[in-house]
Amino acid sequence: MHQTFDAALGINLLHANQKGAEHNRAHFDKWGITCFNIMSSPGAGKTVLLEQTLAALKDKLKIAVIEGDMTTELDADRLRQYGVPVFAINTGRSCHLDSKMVAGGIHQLEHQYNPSDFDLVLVENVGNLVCPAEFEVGEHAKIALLSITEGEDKPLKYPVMFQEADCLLITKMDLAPYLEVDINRIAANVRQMNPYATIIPVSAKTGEGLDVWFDWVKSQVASQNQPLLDAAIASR
Ligand SMILES: Nc1nc2c(ncn2[C@@H]2O[C@H](COP(=O)(O)OP(=O)(O)OP(=O)(O)O)[C@@H](O)[C@H]2O)c(=O)[nH]1
Ligand SMILES: [Zn+2]
Ligand SMILES: [Zn+2]
Repeated sequence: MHQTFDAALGINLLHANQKGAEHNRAHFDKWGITCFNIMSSPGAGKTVLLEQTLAALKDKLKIAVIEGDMTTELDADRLRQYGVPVFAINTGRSCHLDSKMVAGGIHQLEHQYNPSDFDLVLVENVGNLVCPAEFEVGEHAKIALLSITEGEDKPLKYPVMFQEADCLLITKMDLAPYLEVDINRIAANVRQMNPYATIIPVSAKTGEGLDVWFDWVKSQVASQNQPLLDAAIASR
């Protein structure tokens, strides 16, 4: 159930959320932090991907996680084992994170750490293929996951998430031999919605594609920090 259903109320709600997202992004930009909003339907593999990403990159980049879940801290506890700050946000009855909730995580980061030390904030959104895509949280890139068990038609049936994504991970590739699923069809359906997104097939189980994902993450962080580097060089 959703408040955005009422058109007038919905416009106000999205407008207020947008302002909050810009505020959050201004914080991230000031601190030189890149922020990703990671979205998918429930169980597509967001937390496993975050576990692998933390394992591979936590010594190269300083990373914090903002973990959205409706009621539990199960995912947050899994990620805390990697020794990075994890700020758990319970959304209660809401099926997505909004910019105000993420601001709560940002303020914890600000009060407990020196935020300028951080390079990357990973936001795991609530598992839902529809609503998270409507609510910006102040991210620099939207990452969508689609597992191959969900069906080739999902980009066509739930277009907004796929239109908005900067990077689309097709997950659980290790299961392809057991399913009657055409990976090329999935990719073509994504392309129909979004000609520009980077598409990376991955398997957290076999490791397929993960290096391509890690390289993409590192390149995003590097390009986000380019203006700061340029300013530092120019001021010398
Ligand atoms: N075979 C296979 N299973 C996977 C892969 N990635 C994740 N899984 C399994 O899929 C299930 C859900 O993974 P999670 O990472 O918890 O999914 P999630 O998107 O974080 O789920 P929610 O937070 O509940 O939305 C778990 O049982 C994982 O082990 C993969 O690449 N291959
Ligand atoms: Zn999760
Ligand atoms: Zn909803």
